[in-house]
Amino acid sequence: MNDTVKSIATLLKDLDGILIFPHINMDGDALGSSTAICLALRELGKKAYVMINEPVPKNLDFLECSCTTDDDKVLDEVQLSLLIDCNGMNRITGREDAFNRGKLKGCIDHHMSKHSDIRFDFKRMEAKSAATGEIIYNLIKALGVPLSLDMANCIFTAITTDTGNFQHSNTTARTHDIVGHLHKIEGFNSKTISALIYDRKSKGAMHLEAEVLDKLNYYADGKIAVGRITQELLKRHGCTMDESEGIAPRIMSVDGVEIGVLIKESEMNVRVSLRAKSYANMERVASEFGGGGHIMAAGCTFTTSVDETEKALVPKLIEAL
Ligand SMILES: [Mn+2]
Repeated sequence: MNDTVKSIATLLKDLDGILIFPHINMDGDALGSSTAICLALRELGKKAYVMINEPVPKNLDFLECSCTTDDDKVLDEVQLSLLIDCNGMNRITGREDAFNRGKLKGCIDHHMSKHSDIRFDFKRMEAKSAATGEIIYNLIKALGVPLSLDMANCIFTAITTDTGNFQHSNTTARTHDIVGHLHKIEGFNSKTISALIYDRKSKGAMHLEAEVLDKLNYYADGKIAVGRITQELLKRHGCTMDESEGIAPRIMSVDGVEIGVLIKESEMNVRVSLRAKSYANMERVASEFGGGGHIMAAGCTFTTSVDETEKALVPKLIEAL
């Protein structure tokens, strides 16, 4: 089942009382897409909110646009719960009850995942969209709502962050077409938004990045580079994990690196992000450890220590070369 943007727009026009759910560890696409569609629905006179239960990352604070709330009683009646940039209950941990209040359930996403533990009344999954923000852009157009400056800023953020600032292989002609349209919105300035997203790092985050890059472990003649972020390191530099956002692309920019790995130790487990520069299949490696993702970018979770995780991963990464 994959509904058309047009049919979803028709359905949305008849609904009121809409809760929108970005995934946990929200990123620019999840929050930007959620806020953009929230603003468009409000423009149509509807009551809509973006439901979150964690702090908005500092560099994304301009995306809130008075849409976010952590009050699951904010609406008396919820006609629709809309999941954005993900498709399973495990991506909205702590907000399950709020989500289940929706009489209808919908999903708009661009991740490759065949199965979901949610029965959606409608769903739009576009694996070829660089960002969920691309789908949301088309949905707002289909709703007939003129794009406001806030909506344009949200969609630009969704797209620039999910494409690695237009450097990832998911970037298409459509991606640039949409951004071209954003530039025509009165007051829109991509430089201003880029500076808000990318140029507000704390000094601690800069020191964290420097130390992770300084201590990269190289394997296979430098084709594999592994970075590690431990709780101790975060504490020492006074950082939170979401401040490590820019480190993975830095690892990939080392000459000769085909596979870049970032091992992140949280309080509960160890999360690994895997990236390939041109040919290695990261989706296959991640799935061997129960994870998933795309060919060029994938992830998996371990319950072992950072050292043990690296030790288990490296042979599989060498095989993938
Ligand atoms: Mn996304």
